[in-house]
Parts: sequence; structure tokens; C-alpha cells
Amino acid sequence: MSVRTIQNWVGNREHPPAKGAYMDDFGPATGEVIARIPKSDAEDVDAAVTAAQAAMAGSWSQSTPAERADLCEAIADAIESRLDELAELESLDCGKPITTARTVDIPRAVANFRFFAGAVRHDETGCHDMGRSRLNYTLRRPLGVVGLITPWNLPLYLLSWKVAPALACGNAVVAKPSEMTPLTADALGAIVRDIGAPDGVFNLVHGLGPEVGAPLTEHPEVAAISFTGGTATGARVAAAAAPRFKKLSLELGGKNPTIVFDDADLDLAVEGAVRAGFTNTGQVCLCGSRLFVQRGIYDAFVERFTVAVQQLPAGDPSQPQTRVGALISAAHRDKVEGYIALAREEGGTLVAGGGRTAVPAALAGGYYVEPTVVTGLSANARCATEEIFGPVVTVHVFDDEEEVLRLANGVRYGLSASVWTTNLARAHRVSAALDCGMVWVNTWLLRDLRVPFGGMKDSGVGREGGAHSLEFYTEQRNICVTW
Ligand code: NAD
Ligand code: 6OD
Repeated sequence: MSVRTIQNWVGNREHPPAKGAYMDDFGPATGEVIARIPKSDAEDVDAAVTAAQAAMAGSWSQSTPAERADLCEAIADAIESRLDELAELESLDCGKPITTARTVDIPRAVANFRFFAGAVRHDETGCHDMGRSRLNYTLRRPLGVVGLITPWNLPLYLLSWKVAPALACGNAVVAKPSEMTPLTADALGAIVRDIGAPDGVFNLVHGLGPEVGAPLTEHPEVAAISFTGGTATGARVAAAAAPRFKKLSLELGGKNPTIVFDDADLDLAVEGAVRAGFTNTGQVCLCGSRLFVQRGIYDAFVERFTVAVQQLPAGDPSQPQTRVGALISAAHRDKVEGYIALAREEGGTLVAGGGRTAVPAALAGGYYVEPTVVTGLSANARCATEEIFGPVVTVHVFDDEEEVLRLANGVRYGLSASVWTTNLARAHRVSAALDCGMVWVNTWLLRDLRVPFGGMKDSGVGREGGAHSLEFYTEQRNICVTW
């Protein structure tokens, strides 16, 4: 395979890094180098911010919501027309199953741009009539230059989840995608140029977190940082942004419970728990990696769940039937394998997986771990409370609502949960008592882009989606008029 070199995007032009340094991008399916990417630094961040500032000083600041909606729709159309190519790029860069990339990642990137085009077309702001010739009305104003920092697990899906509302609201963007999955972000740079977006509204700087993400966060001309990634990194970003009074959105890690009650529809619950546990090879912040099953159905459920997990087609991400692909890197595979070893030390029993997935010789250098199920661990064990972010689910028994709520809420994270029951009153009661930002009942990761998306505790601060994103990417100005 030929190894291509990509560049940063600054002012709609491919922009080599100032110091001329590059780094390797590895393909998780084979462990081979698939691209060379800029190893940028603060100088490159500066160039991108300057281009973004120039855009804000030019015609972009006079653009109307309808014009910006048209721009977002043009980006959506362009992504959609290149769906197969972008899905292949995402699968190659991320090691994710091609079917996941085709049916989830790229369609969602299209949906993000279309959704926020619609959102700004239909946006309404407040008007408060005080009577006696006194009136307040509220304007939304773009923030200016915004910094968007994203992770590797859903590269274009999560990047577009930030770029679309930022542009739709009239900001200029400096994006910093994960150094491990730069390729679809690069493609987005070309799309933005090709559709004729004004120079500088979308800029992209590749490189490492401390060398690009940190200077972007600290940059005095960047008004807001929207960050999605790990909790430890989020804390560093928050510490850098806070003294500069930047607007900050943090979407961080999770250790999400899947809770199955005795009265659940078993077929639905098994299928849902498998999907929640192993989608994207367990590398979704929302994955249900702690499975709590009520005692009355525990044995039957675990048996069916284990068989279903063992039957998951795992291995070559390029095969359409594959459901569990490669992990993102050798270091991440080592981390996941470390947790599997720890599960044994902590007294767990591996009832499925635990080893490396058997793959063809051509993929021998790739980063594969079998879908793994662990039973018999205390719900307080490290494997059951720390984020593993891989294809590993721990299963625990519980007796009643009070116990499962205590266990489910007993971790530092609070992102999401799924609850499986046919008792409607219980569904509402338990959902209201869970300490997390999102609860799915008898489903998982069913997304409506209008709803508040985000977590509490160590899973983040703030919400994305619908009006929440419009709120984040604008400054509201109240105007009080008398006459
Ligand atoms: P990460 O925190 O290592 O990296 C995320 C991004 O931050 C990358 O672009 C990275 O280069 C950058 N970065 C690293 N150090 C930085 C610094 N000092 N300043 C600024 N930026 C810096 O996370 P990851 O390994 O890429 O992603 C996996 C993590 O992301 C998991 O914990 C997962 O749960 C979380 N995640 C959360 C959500 C959510 O919506 N809550 C979504 C996806 C992933
Ligand atoms: O669906 C979304 O909007 C979203 N932000 C998903 C995040 C998944 C985390 O890995």
C-alpha cells in the first residue's frame, strides 16, 4: 500500500507544518504505517487561528443563518456523495468494521451537518415584553474562533458533531482531530474547500495533544474549546481553559451500566446488551461495559449472552460481516489485555474470549482482542469500575432496585445507562434515580439529535445537541428597549 502524506488545512489550503516534522499514522487492522501526518506545534496553531480570525473579520461575519445552513447542507451532500470512500478511509484508520463505518459513522456525519443546517434555519430567540413601552429581545452572536478537539473512536462522527453547529452559528473553526485517526478530517478539509466555503472558516491542525491541543486550548484568540476525549485529558484542558475564561464543553469517559430486570423481554435484552457491549469493538464512550442482571434470570441470561458474544463475527474490519474489529493501537490493546489479566487476578471467570482474535496472516500485526465476558467479579472490582474502552463486559448479579441503583451509581463516571424491563413504572423510577446524563429504556444508543447529550460527575460538563449546541457556540445578547 502506498503511504501518503497529508497536511494541515489553513485558509482552505493544504499547509505543511512550519517545522517540517511529520509522524506515522498506523492502520490498526495490520499495524502498518498507512499515512504520514504533520507533527505540528504552537506555530501551526497560530497560523490556523490567524486564518480563522481573518475569516471572522471578513464576509463570514456578515453571513446569514440561511447562507450558513446552505453551506452545511453542501458539506452534507458532499460527504454523502463520497460515503463509500469515506467509510473505507475511516475503517482503515480506525480498525473499525467497514459496516459500522458505512452504516453509522459516515451517515451520522451527514446527519450532523443537515441537522444543524435545519437548527439555525428554525432557531428562535427570546423576546420579553415588560409592558408600558419596555421590551427585551435576545440576539445570538457567534463567539469568534473556536477550538474543537476530538478523539479517535468515532472520528468524523464526533468532529462533525462540533464543526456543524460551530459553522452554522457563524464561528470560524480550528479543529484538532486525534493524531491516531486524521484521515477523514483531512477529507473534510478538502470538501470544505471544494464546495467553496470562505477561506479560513474551517482550519485543521494535526499532531499530538500536548503539542497542538494544549496551545489551541491556551490560545488567547480562541474563545471556546469543545473537547471530547478521556477524563484525565479533560481535566488538563479544563485547567488550561478556566483562567482564560473560555467557554468550555467537556464530553469525557464512561463506565455505563446495562441493567436487566427479571421481567425484561429476554430476546431484546440479550441483543441490546451485546450491541451495547461490543459496538465499535467496545470503543464507544456509551458502551455498556457493566452488565447487571437480576437474580431470577441471571443464569439463563448469562448463558444466552455468552453464546451471542461468542458468535459475534470478529476480525478483519474490511469484511462486511465483521462486527468486532481491531483496537486502535498496540498500546491500547496492551491496556485492554492488562485489564483482562487483572480480571483473573481479581477473581473473575472468563466465560467468553480473553485471548487475541484469530486473523489471517496478512493481519498478524493488527491489534485484535476477542470479545470478552467476565463473571464473578465484585461490582467494586477495578475491572468493573474503571473505563477499559474495549471489547470487555463484566456481568454482576443483583436482587432488587435499591441494590442495583447503589451499584450502578457507585462509580466516578455518570455518562449513560440502559435499563431493560417491561414494567413501565419501574422504568421511570430507575431512570430518574440513575446518576447519569442519558438513560435508554429497552434500547441503546437510539439518537435524536435534538436531545441533551452529555454526562455528569467525571463524564463531563455541559451538553451537546440541538439547542444546547446553539447555546454553546453563541453568545446571547439581551437588548432592553424603551420608547
Ligand atoms: P484522549 O483524551 O487521549 O484524546 C482526545 C483528544 O485530545 C485527542 O485529539 C488528543 O490528541 C487531544 N489531547 C491530548 N492531550 C491534550 C492536551 N493536553 N490538551 C489538549 N488536547 C489534548 O482520548 P482518546 O484516547 O482519543 O479517546 C478515548 C476517550 O474519549 C475515552 O475515555 C472515551 O470515553 C472518551 N470519549 C468520550 C465521548 C463522550 O461523548 N463523552 C465520546 C468519545 C470518546
Ligand atoms: O451520538 C452522539 O452525539 C455522540 N456524541 C456520541 C458519542 C459517543 C462516544 O464515543
